Amino acid sequence: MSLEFPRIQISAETERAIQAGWPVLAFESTVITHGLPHPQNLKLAQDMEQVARQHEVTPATIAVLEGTIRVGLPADELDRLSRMDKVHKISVRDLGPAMARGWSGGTTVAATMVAAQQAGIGVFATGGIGGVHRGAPFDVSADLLQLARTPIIVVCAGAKAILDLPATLEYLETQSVPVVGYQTENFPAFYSLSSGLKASVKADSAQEVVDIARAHWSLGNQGAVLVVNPPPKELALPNAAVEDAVQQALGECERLGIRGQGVTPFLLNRVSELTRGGSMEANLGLLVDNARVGCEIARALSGG
Ligand code: PSU
Ligand code: MN
Repeated sequence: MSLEFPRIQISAETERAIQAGWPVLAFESTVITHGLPHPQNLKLAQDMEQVARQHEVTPATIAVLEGTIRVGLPADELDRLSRMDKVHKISVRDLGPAMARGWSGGTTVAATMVAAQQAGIGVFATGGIGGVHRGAPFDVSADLLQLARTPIIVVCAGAKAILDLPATLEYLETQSVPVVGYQTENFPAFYSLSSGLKASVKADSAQEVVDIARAHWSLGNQGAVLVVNPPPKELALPNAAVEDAVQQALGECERLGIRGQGVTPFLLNRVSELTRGGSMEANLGLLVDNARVGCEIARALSGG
């Protein structure tokens, strides 16, 4: 049997908004399937979509269901995805196998960028991007490579403290990805306001972000513009507490021999346990705040 590719289905609501040039904001779904437990994952996904609607922006959560890339999930499908056990974590290398084999799963930042661009969506909000892992002989997230390849604006809270943040920033510099601090000069460390590192440029408004992106792409650059938004102050954790938890989680990860795709979910879950849920609270709060910033940018991109 031969299959028709690509199998991508854009929801009617999302399609209408894209065609009309209304603001649309994409969301990833690995955070739903692998980043958070049920029911926090469902609540978070619903909260992010609600933030979009409050800003009169059409939310488009992206995932793969039974081999079809779905852009914009109806409420019942979002609910179903959030309860799925043993689903795939689908990055770009996994999209082909997922389509050919009929898999279901959450799309990573990298895979979500690919699907969003196929659909014609210009802005995407997430929690934290993948990056260069610490210590490992070679573990670099495909998120970084895709940021170098796909012209879209990605809003995040920096990269998680489980990663080698200086190396992650160096990689982005090498790949010519502008790292735009949203109303900050700092590169946030996801759970913390600052990593001690700097963004490559500061933008004071959504319009400034859009101006930078348009100028960047006007030169034929094919990569993303990465916007970093610090976590809400009241939820941010002290660097030292996070670092202790990260060190312990990294040690356990190595002792257990966890590799590849399993590393990031393992570390996130352990850091959440070790901070007694503090990191999860921060995670939820910053995801919703990134949705807000993503909406402002999506509106500016579509002309207000
Ligand atoms: N950040 C989170 N939760 C997550 C992830 C990042 O707060 O679940 C996911 C994202 O989907 C990201 C992926 O794209 O982890 C990176 O995985 P890896 O390091 O295996 O590339
Ligand atoms: Mn990896």
